[in-house]
Amino acid sequence: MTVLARINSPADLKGLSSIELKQLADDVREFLIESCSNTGGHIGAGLGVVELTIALHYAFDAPRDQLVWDVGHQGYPHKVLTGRRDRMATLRHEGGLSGFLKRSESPYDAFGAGHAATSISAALGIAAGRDLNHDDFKVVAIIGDGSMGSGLAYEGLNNAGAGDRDIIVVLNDNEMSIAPNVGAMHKYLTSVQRNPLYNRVRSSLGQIFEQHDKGKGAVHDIGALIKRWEESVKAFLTPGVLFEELGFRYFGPIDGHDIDQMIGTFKAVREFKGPRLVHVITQKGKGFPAGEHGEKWHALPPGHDPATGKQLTASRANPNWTTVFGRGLTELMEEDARLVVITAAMSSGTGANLVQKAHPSRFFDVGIAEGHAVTFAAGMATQGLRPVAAIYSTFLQRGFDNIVHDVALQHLPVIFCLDRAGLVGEDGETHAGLYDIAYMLAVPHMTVTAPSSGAELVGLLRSAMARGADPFSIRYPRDACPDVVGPAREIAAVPYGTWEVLRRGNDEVAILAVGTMVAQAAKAAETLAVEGLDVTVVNCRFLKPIDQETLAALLHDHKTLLVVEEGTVVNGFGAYLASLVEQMEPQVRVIAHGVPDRVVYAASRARQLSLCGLDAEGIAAKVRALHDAGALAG
Ligand SMILES: Cc1ncc(C[n+]2csc(CCOP(=O)(O)OP(=O)(O)O)c2C)c(N)n1
Repeated sequence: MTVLARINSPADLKGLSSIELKQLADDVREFLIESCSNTGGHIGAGLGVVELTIALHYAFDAPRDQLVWDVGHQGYPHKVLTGRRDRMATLRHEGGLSGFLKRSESPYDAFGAGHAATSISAALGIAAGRDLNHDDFKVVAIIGDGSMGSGLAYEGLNNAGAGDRDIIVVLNDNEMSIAPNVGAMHKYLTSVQRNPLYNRVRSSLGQIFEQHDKGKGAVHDIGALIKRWEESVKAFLTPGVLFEELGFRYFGPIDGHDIDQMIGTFKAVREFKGPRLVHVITQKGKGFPAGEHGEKWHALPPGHDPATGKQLTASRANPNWTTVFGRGLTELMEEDARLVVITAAMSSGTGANLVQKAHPSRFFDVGIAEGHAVTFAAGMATQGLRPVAAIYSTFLQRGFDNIVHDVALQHLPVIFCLDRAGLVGEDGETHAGLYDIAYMLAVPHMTVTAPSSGAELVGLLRSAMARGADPFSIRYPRDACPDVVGPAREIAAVPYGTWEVLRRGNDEVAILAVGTMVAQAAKAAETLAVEGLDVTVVNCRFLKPIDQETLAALLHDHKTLLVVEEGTVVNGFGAYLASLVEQMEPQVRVIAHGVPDRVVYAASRARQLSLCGLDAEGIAAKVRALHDAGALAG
């Protein structure tokens, strides 16, 4: 029987010996590697924090003590140790465990996550609530070095360090974001790690805890232990001077794979008061059989071979939108020297890594800092450059004020390329790109577009390049492209502000489809034609400005416009068009058909689309329902 098999909650850890704890770490790793090879998921980050998670659960008393994990993608060992081992086979599946942490999933998940750098702020808020409630549990934020480069993390540190509230931050430093980490903070942390004092601190601390563990582990020894710890740390204080200056007591750096050392440290740190930070050094992807490569194993697909990390069944799908974007932009950058690309720590996720290879001096990774990325792009645009900000729809939510204040109000020609726009399948609700149509339409001077094919994506990039001023946004999904895209030099710009009528029918309904919905609407129209309903289908690739001429013709020939979009139905393109049509032709009804105003949880993308009625069948059903209910305008 493995040690892991005996662990059903953190309480079961407390009686384990040092040797058993090490065995447990091996068991957890083995279990996760096997389990994730079936489910897929963020294996790299979890493997790096196995010992850290065990030590935290040993030294603290969750769920009374609250552990706030940043991002949550490293939470798999935490799930395994907090009673969810048996459900790990359902990870990222419909109705199964989330790939991140979630309050509704477990009392051990103190705060939900998915986006980076929220942990310090949330932990400080929890601590403030605790103090007002006269409670006395401990709050621990666990944040990675990549997320520590985010502005939000500094806001939290700045706020916490100014007071004396009891809060612990554990900085999990593996020198990796998804890609190797970037930025001055990263350089600073690396210099701390490489500091020759590091090893001396380690061995000195090791001795203290060894002595403590030799029979004198009772609570009354803790005071003496802390005193010796303080003396020792003071002697070598220089490493964490930055955090000390920000008002945190700094401890470390310590080896994040040495369970005994971490337990000793956490137990001692627990007894202090005020803001303190423990700097832990770990190896991302540790123990992965195919090698400890941090970036490659950040996340893996379901059905991969743990020995190689490769997917067992090769996909026969077309290249995905991300690749088409990366390749297309790389080629266009050869034509136009003004183009530059900016990513916020998502170079491979957005395809910007392809640009990095071909045009390294025109590639900028600013770290997990979406707001900064947008304003940085705006600054570049003032110098005559044509910045392309390649950011996931969900993460660009962080940059909304920057889009309005720094880009749009100054008429700057920043091109926003929003990957993962729409439903994102197994990544779940925290990563859903459902709001960008609504937020981009609201921005003055913003051109809002959505291509229906890879070739149209490249064509829209050309349209964006051709525009001299004002921002331009292009959204595309987490999916394979419907087409195989040729070289960019063979693809023309999409004429500005135009739609494309794909099918002209004699039914009173016209389907106005956006982006991914164009192919689904065309398919629905074929089904409906067999049933005798001959609907018009329009590719509305420009959401703003709209194609006035085509719209006027549609209003003349149709009584109902069914607007289909893969985004929230609230204030989306349907709502926008309805407000315009009301002014132009009030007898024509505009029906918005998008993602309902509710949270869409993890499932396959196809399943999510079907649940929202946004596949061909759902769209056909909607048209039939409009006819059946006599809802059509008379
Ligand atoms: C706001 C935001 N931007 C981007 C991401 C995508 N993302 C997920 S994990 C990650 C890297 C995090 O690095 P770090 O905090 O060091 O944690 P590690 O993966 O190394 O454990 C990034 C960029 C995100 N989750 N949230």
